[in-house]
Amino acid sequence: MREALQFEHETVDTTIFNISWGGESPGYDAWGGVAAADFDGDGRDEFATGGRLSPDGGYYHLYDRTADGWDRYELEPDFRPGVGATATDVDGDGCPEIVCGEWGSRLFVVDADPTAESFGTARVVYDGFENGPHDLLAADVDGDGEMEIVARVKDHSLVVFDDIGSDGEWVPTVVASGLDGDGTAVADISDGPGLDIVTNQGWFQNVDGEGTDWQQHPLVDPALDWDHETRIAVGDVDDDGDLEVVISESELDANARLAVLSRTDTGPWEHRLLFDAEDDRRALHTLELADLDGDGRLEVVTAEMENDKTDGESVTPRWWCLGTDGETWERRVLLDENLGSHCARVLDVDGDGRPDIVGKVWRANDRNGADGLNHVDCLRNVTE
Ligand SMILES: [Ca+2]
Ligand SMILES: [Ca+2]
Ligand SMILES: [Ca+2]
Ligand SMILES: [Ca+2]
Repeated sequence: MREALQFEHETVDTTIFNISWGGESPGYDAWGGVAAADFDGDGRDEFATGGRLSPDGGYYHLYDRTADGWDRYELEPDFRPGVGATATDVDGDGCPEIVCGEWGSRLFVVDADPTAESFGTARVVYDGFENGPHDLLAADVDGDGEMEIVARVKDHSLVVFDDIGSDGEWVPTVVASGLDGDGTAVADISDGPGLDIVTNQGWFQNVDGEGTDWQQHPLVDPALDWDHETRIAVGDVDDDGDLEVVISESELDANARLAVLSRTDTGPWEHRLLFDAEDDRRALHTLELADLDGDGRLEVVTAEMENDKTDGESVTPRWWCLGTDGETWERRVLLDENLGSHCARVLDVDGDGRPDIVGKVWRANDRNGADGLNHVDCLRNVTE
């Protein structure tokens, strides 16, 4: 990791956000629905997040950084966005839409281009989840040039939706059911055609490449007793030419770990703990891989939550960057201002080619670096 790596913290939004803890008091609660993409096609990425508006209704905000600062666009959905969301061009108009679930059974496609008349309109594409999907990813799983949507409901099913460009209701192919916890990524792990799916309960090989036949393989060593709620990312983080799986414990109130898993010939993958239990990290619900410093090697981005996982007094949340020279791993604190994050994403908010990071709270601590308010934050990459 280069010494020159440098970020500037920008407060994206705190203005209207009173706290609502668990929906008992009015306000913006349970921020989820994160999707990042260049929704309006101007060369800069926007950041979308939404959740429950307590006591009733939902909200969705789209944040766009301009030369004058941050603009907030408010969509007014008639549903309550849940945790899972992703961005992809569903209708083939050249602009990405948001695909997101709700606190309930349905999946939506939301038009998210703020310059379009259809901005904010949403249609139901599926109605059959046990509960809102926690993980949603867009990827060309079968290699036919069209995107599929991978959806996972916490403690329940993992499914793939094909033919998402069709007008009718989407039809799921079940990859696995009764899968404990969460944490899902898509990557080419096997040597065959198509993409595979990586979860905390093993990786699923896309056997025929068509996304119809899935074989589960071991991943996390059972001896680690890894918590079932995780974040997962896949990339060649040590630059050895092979993909590694990076996994964090995303909901633990204390002693959350983060590990790099390297493939073995058989059985669970080898692990290297970058945060062990003694490090006492809290709820690492952000996990992204990106070359932040421009040296051609991926770094690991993670962050701790508020949500009483930290209390903002004896333990304050921090954002972290982890990088290696191929042998030793270095940790760097990116933000230490008592501002936690949940599902922060790497994106390019200013279009300068340097990856930036935007995140928001799930629920705010009573004591935080924003006077106890909810907050959305950007770390803008100013590395020379
Ligand atoms: Ca844009
Ligand atoms: Ca496809
Ligand atoms: Ca790098
Ligand atoms: Ca940038």
